[in-house]
Amino acid sequence: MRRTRKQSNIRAPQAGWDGTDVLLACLAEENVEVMFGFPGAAILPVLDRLWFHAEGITNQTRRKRLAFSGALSTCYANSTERICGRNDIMSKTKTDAAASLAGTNGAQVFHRMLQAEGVETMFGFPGGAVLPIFDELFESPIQFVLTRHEQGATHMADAYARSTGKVGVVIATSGPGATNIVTGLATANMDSIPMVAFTGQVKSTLIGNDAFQEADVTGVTRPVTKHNFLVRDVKDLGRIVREAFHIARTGRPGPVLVDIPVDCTVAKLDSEPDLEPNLPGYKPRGGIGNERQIRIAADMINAARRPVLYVGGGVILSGAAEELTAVARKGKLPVTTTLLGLGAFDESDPLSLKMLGMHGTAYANHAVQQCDCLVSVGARFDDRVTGDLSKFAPNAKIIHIDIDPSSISKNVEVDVPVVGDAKAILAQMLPMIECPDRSAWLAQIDEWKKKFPLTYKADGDIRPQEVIEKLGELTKHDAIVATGVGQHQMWAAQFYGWKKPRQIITSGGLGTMGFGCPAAIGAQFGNPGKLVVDIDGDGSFTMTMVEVITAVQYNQPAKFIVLDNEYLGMVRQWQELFYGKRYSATPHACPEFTEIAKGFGAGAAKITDRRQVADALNEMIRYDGPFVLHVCVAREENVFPMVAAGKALDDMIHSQLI
Ligand SMILES: Cc1cc2nc3c(=O)[nH]c(=O)nc-3n(C[C@H](O)[C@H](O)[C@H](O)COP(=O)(O)OP(=O)(O)OC[C@H]3O[C@@H](n4cnc5c(N)ncnc54)[C@H](O)[C@@H]3O)c2cc1C
Ligand SMILES: Cc1ncc(C[n+]2csc(CCOP(=O)(O)OP(=O)(O)O)c2C)c(N)n1
Ligand SMILES: [Mg+2]
Repeated sequence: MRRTRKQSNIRAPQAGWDGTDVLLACLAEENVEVMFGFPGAAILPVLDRLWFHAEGITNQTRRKRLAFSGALSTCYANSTERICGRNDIMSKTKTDAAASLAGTNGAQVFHRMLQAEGVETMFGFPGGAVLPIFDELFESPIQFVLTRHEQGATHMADAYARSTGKVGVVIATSGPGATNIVTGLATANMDSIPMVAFTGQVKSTLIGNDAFQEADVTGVTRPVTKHNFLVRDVKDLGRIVREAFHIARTGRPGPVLVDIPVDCTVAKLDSEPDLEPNLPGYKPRGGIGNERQIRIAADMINAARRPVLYVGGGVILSGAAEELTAVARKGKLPVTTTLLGLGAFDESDPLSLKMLGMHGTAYANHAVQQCDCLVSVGARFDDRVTGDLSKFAPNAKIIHIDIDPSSISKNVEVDVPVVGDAKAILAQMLPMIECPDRSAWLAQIDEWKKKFPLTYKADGDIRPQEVIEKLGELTKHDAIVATGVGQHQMWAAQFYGWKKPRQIITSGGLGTMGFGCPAAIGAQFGNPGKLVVDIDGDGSFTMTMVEVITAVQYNQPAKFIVLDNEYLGMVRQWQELFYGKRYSATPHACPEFTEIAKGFGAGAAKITDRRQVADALNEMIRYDGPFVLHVCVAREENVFPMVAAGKALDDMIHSQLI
């Protein structure tokens, strides 16, 4: 029987309580004894109160704390049985995508259309509702990659797209298969990554009946896709596939989902279908920008004494790095990039300010705050970049070049909008750019660079920054690097030394832990022969490390560096700085990653001493196959500089070494 408030001794919510008090009191009133979960910035106040809460679910909280911090005494797997590295890409016979479709069934139409779209690789996981499509795979030249979880498939498809510029393709079955791809779709959506996801659906006649493995997939995925479709008739399938690819890759790219009831893949076409895209409401902006706006923008840049180019993921998506570099060098314009814009401008160029924002360089943040003209190219004024919006770039005229008009003046009011493709617009602008004397501004920037270098303490325990810096050096800053989410991600951004576009593969907008491992594998599929390294955290890697088996099965030699601080470090850092060091739910017991990796069939090594770093990295790089390098790093290292949430961009917490 439910206890009443009186019986439970729980106080009713009272004036003066905050939301966390109310929530915990309500949970106690509901007799909640155990709660399962995972931390993150958005629930930090709740975690913090769980540490101290003195009433209500206090006893359970204590128990939970023990559960969270208890060490795992055994490793998850010590099986030495190797999974043989089968490269079981099925034998394919090339089919003619342009041949007649009359008489073919939906599954055949599906494969024919994918080939016509130039799809070479597809990631996914089978199930009943997509069986006809998988059956046809035997006849298809498209390489299918069987992942170990549908989330892994979406991150692989996403990273394949980020690293190649092609559209990533993923397929999953109905119900749980489809719901498992939601995080991957949201990740791609936040970072504007072109992807097409196919899901099987129950028979059309059963939709809405709570049929076996039915989920309202278009309903669930609408907020996390650029667009989605439910196919209702095999006659529409071919056209919808074309529309999906068109929407995914044009304008501001993004993921598109196509939900296909199983009967549509079995049904045969009795006549030639109409394949002409029919998207009257979809008019993506692209191509050149308005000449007059570009002239105004160029004049503003030429007149500026303290300009800064603020460059984002749109420059990478647009393939505009060359044009950007030409504009920057011609006008001697200092360049700072967002996390997603890293590689758009060579960081070894003296004009580079590296990354700006919450964990950007102090010199980039000071330059933005003091510039008189900020030129945003393919960047969306994310809150991790701007800090307190009311204090952002207070003295600057702002020019914003973006393909998506809805991105302009969304967060920051801009003075000169230029809508269109970054590559085309920068090429139009280049001849208009002049180079007035800006020596005082460049000298000021040099002074900030000297005063506030990115730094860390290189002694004692292995420092994660040192591992990343060394990796940059040994790989000549030329590897493709995927990351998880957390401190290691920020150190990768700060210390690798980015030179080229499509080099960093990281989840920026959604910040999806677990992205790194499958992302490295997806990028490896898209870039055979290239060195691909995942710089991961122990927490992030644990979430999806099962995909190392996929790398082994398909002989993909991606490397995985696990920077193990035995903490969910980024959240711990916030708890250290803003919650009085109450490490609620952030100590993170780890397994023997090397044993697991070997059990999966990959190479592996573990290091605990600074002197082992270079040799271990070399061993990893040289290893012929996937390799997990477990690096035990300093446990309570912090990422600096840091702009605390809600502070102005130049109000930074610095490393004590500065
Ligand atoms: C733990 C953590 C910490 C972070 N800290 C930082 C930080 O310190 N600094 C930082 O920068 N980020 C940080 N991020 C990432 C941040 O959350 C955002 O993802 C990132 O800043 C957004 O980058 P962007 O503005 O380049 O936008 P994107 O999401 O890459 O948006 C691209 C923009 O370009 C436009 N575009 C697309 N195609 C074209 C084209 N062809 N031509 C022109 N425009 C185009 C789009 O419309 C969009 O407006 C952090 C993330 C995490 C998880
Ligand atoms: C799926 C998911 N859950 C929770 C979070 C919140 N979060 C951001 S960083 C972080 C800690 C990451 O730990 P780890 O992977 O070990 O990296 P570290 O910060 O220690 O380098 C957490 C929990 C997230 N970003 N993604
Ligand atoms: Mg960690």
